Amino acid sequence: MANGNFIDQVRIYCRSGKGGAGCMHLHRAKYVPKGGPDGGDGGRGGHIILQGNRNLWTLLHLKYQKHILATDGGHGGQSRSFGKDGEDKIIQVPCGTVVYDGDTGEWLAEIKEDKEQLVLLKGGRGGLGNWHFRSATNQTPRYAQPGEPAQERNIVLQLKVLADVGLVGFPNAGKSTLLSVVSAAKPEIADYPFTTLTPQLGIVAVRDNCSFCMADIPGIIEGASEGKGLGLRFLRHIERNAVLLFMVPVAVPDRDGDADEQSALAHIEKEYRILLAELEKYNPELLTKARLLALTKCDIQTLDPQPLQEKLGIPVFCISSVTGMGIPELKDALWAELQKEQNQVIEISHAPIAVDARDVADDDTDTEEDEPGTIYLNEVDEDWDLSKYKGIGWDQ
Ligand SMILES: Nc1nc2c(ncn2[C@@H]2O[C@H](COP(=O)(O)OP(=O)(O)OP(=O)(O)O)[C@@H](O)[C@H]2O)c(=O)[nH]1
Ligand SMILES: [Mg+2]
Repeated sequence: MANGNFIDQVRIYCRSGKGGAGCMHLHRAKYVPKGGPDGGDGGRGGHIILQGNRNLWTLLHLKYQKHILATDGGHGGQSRSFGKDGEDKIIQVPCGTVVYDGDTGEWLAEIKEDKEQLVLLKGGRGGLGNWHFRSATNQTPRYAQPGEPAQERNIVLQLKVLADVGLVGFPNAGKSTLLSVVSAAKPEIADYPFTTLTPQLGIVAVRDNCSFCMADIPGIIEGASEGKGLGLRFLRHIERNAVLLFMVPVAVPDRDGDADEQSALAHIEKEYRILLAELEKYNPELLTKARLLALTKCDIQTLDPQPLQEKLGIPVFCISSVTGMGIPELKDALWAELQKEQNQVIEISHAPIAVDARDVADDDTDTEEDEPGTIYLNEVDEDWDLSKYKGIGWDQ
């Protein structure tokens, strides 16, 4: 997928539909001079609903959709006719989409499953027609209930891809090469830093018809938490991965070829600790995930992983994506790690996001006028007084 097509954050103004007003009508017909109240109820306004869709991988389809408005409920009519319900607006989003309030940055909800639905904004309920207000002491109620107002909100949708294993490493560590070897994904590979600019996913087949999803994210460098390189914004795509695979090249290009093993080990450990520190600055909860370390490019230089394994306390593998060395063992180890019960739960708390003040300013939230009608009590705003309808209908 071209880089420009990977959209993982959009901002949208949403408004549900307002409820239709109840109708105030008194029945009149030939030879029925005082037919009594027969005003019908207003219809419900449309909801704004988010729905998970496993066929979507990005928020690209919402990039140019700045406003999503559900339609209003129809007004009630005479002869106790109901108003039509407003049409719901269903926003399809990829699984793993998190919803934040667009003005405060507060976390609201998240969609994880295919077809999972979330009513983001409820449509207003329709008002009751005057037929409901008839009583022995008030046989001609000359009022009806207004419809409930619409709800509106700016939202930010953020995609946090749902993968099982996330690859973490400096640029040029060989992350994309590994993904291209173990899955059918075709990420861009080159010997310059920051080849990968957007997250890439691949499905890795393991023995016995099993598979897991692997996410390759752009490289991280020291100081990424202060915005260096591509920053840490892509780390949200590994927030929900069950296992993190750290990747550090065993052969460092600018080091002498015959450097002793001790300095190589020290260098690998240093790189690993820098990556760990950057992850911690982004979200300390990332460090609670299971970690494995892969020493890449072992076709150039070999190393005994045992001392490193003891020192770091995590499994270490020597691999080469070029010769295929160590790859089956790595896949098996990742699979075994994914099967562990403590790694099945990938819940993580979502910190509020920072909201750009410029985005907040340019939203035009115009509200359209209702059809002027004599028998509707529909325009109700701040001075919306429900006290006279107490005990009847939806104000209870
Ligand atoms: N010899 C050797 N070279 C490798 C191996 N894996 C990757 N490379 C080379 O290392 C360079 C960088 O590989 P990439 O897979 O693009 O690295 P990356 O980690 O995805 O880099 P960014 O996308 O920039 O973060 C490429 O020139 C690869 O050919 C390996 O196992 N052995
Ligand atoms: Mg890459």
